[in-house]
Amino acid sequence: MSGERKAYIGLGGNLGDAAETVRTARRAIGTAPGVRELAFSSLYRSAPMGPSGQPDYVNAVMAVATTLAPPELLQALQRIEQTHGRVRTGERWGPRTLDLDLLLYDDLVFDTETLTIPHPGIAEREFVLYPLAEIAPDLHVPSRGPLRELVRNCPRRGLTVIAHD
Ligand code: PH2
Ligand code: MG
Ligand code: MG
Repeated sequence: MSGERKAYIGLGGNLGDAAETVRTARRAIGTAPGVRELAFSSLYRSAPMGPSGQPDYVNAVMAVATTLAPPELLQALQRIEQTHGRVRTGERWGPRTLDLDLLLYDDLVFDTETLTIPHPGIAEREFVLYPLAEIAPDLHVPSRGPLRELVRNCPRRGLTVIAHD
């Protein structure tokens, strides 16, 4: 299809069967209108960033080709979060069944009230950088630099692969 752009999506969750939730979210994203899967990382277990006393997270990163504009893609992701029981409590970095973050959209740098691309935390989060490097090792992250360097400067903090899907 013409007019396709490449985007990267971060998947995460730490309530219920998070690995299963991430897997069903993968299918929902890959079958959403105007979106198709290009690559999917391993599933990772990661220590919670933010409030302690919450369960470990399961994280993964997915590459997609899409005809949707960034706000439309974000909306599609938010709908999928909702159908997977996501309740927004307002607690920053609190536990969640499913979190879908639009990490990158081509080489776009974009900043509005509701959407910032690249995702603001991308360069500091091991649970984003390592899975991303698995599926896109040569990536250049707009306004941040080569992914390889970002990974080199980011401790793993106990991040482990739990499944090769
Ligand atoms: N997401 C958060 C807050 N903390 N910690 C880990 N390990 N993985 C996440 O995906 C995560 C988090 C907010 O989105
Ligand atoms: Mg997030
Ligand atoms: Mg989010």
